Amino acid sequence: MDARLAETIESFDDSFARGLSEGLRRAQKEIPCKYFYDAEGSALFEAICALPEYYQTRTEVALLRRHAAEIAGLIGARAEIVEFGAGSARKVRILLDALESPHGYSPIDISGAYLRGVVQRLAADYPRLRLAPLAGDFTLPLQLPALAGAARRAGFFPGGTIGNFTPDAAMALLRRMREMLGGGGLLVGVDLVKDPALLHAAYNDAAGITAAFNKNLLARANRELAADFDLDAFAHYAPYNPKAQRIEMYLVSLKRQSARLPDGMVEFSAGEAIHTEDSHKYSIESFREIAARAGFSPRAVWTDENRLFSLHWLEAR
Ligand code: AVJ
Repeated sequence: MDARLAETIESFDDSFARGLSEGLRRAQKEIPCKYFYDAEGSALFEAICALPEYYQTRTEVALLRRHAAEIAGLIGARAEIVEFGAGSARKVRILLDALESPHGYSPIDISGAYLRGVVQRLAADYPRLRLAPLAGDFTLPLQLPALAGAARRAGFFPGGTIGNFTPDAAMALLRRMREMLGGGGLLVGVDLVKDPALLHAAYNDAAGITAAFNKNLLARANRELAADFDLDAFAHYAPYNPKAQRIEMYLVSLKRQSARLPDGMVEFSAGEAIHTEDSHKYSIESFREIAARAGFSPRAVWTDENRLFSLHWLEAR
């Protein structure tokens, strides 16, 4: 990996200490869900994706495979793919394999350490692809590294991550992505409303991986910030809220306790919850409306026979 690229990856400070102590000092305690994804959390998320209860990943991967040729035709030749929240970058390989002479790939991910390994493997497998990784928070204004010579830029935002934002914030984020991309299109994966029992199971898996993923926020604070959270004294709680059409994730304190943070103690009463994530679900129509409000023309949409998950191709107006 060249030096400049390594620097882009390493200079990023994700401000976990600040985010954590700010969030835990609010009346409703919270830890922003972007902090799930340190190297450990990214690996736990990969394990979630393979769970029998977590239908999202395998459904989306099947949709990508089934429609890869059509999607590649819509994106066009010599495109630069910009992925928001690249994670393991496994799904983009399906696109890259179907695209005509893909020009470049610009993965953005909040975990620089994780991104580094992912990019090294991609470079080995796609020697002709120009790679421009960026370690950063894609919700903040980012300057995309310039990749000269691409015919067109296409954004890729799979996994249903858009669900982490309220509908208004999702609209604002889509708008910003449209501006970042400077035209072109966006391929986005969106989880759909469905039987709440299926949703509940997907976030409350029998093996307890989602619980470990949730508790990794506290484990990470212990590792990185010398905090002293007692992981056994917090419960993973992830109910579906049908009125807001979202899964809500919490860590609930099982007793009155306190924990040490770099800038002082935090107190928890018995039963007090830390809000750690919302995962909004949409109907195909309600998502297309949000995309239209963000300045996209919603074009093709693909879904599976059980209507579990959807893939949307949006073109910038
Ligand atoms: C990565 C945000 C799509 O909301 O399903 C998985 C994260 N949280 N299990 C989701 C997650 C708990 C995931 N997203």
